[in-house]
Amino acid sequence: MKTIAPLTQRASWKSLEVHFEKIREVHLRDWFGQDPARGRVFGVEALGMYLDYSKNRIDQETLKHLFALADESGLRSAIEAMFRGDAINITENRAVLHTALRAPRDARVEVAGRNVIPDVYEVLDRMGGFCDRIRSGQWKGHAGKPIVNIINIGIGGSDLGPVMAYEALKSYSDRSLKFLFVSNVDGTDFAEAVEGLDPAETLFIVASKTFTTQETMTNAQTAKDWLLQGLGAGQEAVAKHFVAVSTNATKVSEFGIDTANMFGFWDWVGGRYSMDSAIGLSTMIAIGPANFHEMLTGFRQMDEHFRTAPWESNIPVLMALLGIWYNNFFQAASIAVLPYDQYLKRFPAYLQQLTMESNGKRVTLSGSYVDYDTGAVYWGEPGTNGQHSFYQLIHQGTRLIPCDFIAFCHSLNPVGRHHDLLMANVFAQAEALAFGKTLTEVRSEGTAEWLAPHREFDGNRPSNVLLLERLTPASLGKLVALYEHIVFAQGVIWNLDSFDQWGVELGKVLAQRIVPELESPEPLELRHDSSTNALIERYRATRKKG
Ligand code: G6Q
Repeated sequence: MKTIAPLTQRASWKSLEVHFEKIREVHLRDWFGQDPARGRVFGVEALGMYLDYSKNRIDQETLKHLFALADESGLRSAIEAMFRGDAINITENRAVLHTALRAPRDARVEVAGRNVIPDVYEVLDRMGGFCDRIRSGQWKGHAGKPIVNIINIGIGGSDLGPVMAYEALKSYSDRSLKFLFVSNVDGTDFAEAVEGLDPAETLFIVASKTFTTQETMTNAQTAKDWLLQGLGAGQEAVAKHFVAVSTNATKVSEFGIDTANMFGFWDWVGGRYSMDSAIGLSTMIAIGPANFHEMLTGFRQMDEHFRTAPWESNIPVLMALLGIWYNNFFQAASIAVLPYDQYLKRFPAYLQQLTMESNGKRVTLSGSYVDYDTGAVYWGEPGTNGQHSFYQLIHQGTRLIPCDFIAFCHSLNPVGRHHDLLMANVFAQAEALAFGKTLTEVRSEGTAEWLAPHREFDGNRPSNVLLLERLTPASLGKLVALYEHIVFAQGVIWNLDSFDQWGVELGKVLAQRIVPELESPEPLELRHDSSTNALIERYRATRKKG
């Protein structure tokens, strides 16, 4: 195998450094002035998705160096290794095969010599049958009533995807069913979710890959108590009101769930890459199996595009490289994702986990510390709300924040003029960020001299605009797969294991140690640092007072 030089020693990296010095001050006003066709030249269309990346601080030479970086980093062979099922998650010795979750029924993907595609479809088909029974009212609860409330209990990867997808595809959902999501170990989350619900009509999906996660198991136990108490029934009622999504059959049946109602997935599906596995059971109940399969088709089309398109027309690769350009050369620490669609209100939250848990790392695959920045902070809110809040900083602050605008040509709720107004705002924001408003322009409006600098917009603030036709299950699949592959491509270039998450372990272990210290009725000697000791003592004393 060809060895790849450390990132900052790659020839393409060095070329990028030299090139960056040449163009770092060039203004987008100049780029556009020099090339009247720029707005179309730096645009690419694939799968009904149009990416306008002309408002980025790049020229053709930048792209040439970035593509060379992708080549020199072995991106093409890394993509093949992932799709093939190599154990690329090296710290956990696991294959990374979320792409197998949406492969066609007749595909063949092997893990340890076994074709996993029939397993994927066995689960999808069982999910489909189960969803049909819930949606038709054929499935009855313990008291003989059909299910109308579905509560997904899960956290992290077992929650964020399901919530995001439910919100995104609400317009396709069965409105006679109510969907709720409980994730936080804070009892308020559970209490508020079940407020006013009839246990006899409620189904809990316990979504946990490991079935050992503290938050999820605590919420599941509370849900069981609430259900049995509410129904005045014994353990036998559990099977009618609880199903599980897990890889751990033993724990599932210990909990009292009939393993016939357990929907499995596999250790080659990472939590944050699992919304299209059985973890998406709530999504499938909401939108129905046919729409769920449409979503999988969207994922699959983006997979194929990522795998086969040349870099210059490969949307995930272009966006990944632009992200690296800003992160590592312009030192931009964050990226704002700004969906101009209310249905995508949880998409930024979903992306926070996908991006930051994947690439928030400082050790390379060979175990050395990086000497460059890695994963950017992803954040955002749906437009136009963000405009009346944090956009001030993006327009006039001291930090460079590249933005991804996401918008749809057709609204799912074409009410009056709303959609044109919404879209006018997307186009205007990208325009304002790029071109700004010069001091001369401000002065020419008669603005007082002392006020002029406050009203100047320096511009040259980059953005991508992703324009799709309409928000459908398939377009959601494409969007999610797009960001999955952006994360992957960046992880390859930064030489990280994008599929582990050791950084979440320490806090979990320390919390387990502290729980008995908070609960002990006896006075005890604390052995933490003086700050942690004082906080625990204060908490205990306050609780004692009642
Ligand atoms: C995601 C992480 C993490 C995980 C949760 C829930 O990639 O692994 O967010 O999804 O900790 O884990 P369980 O599904 O095992 O409860």
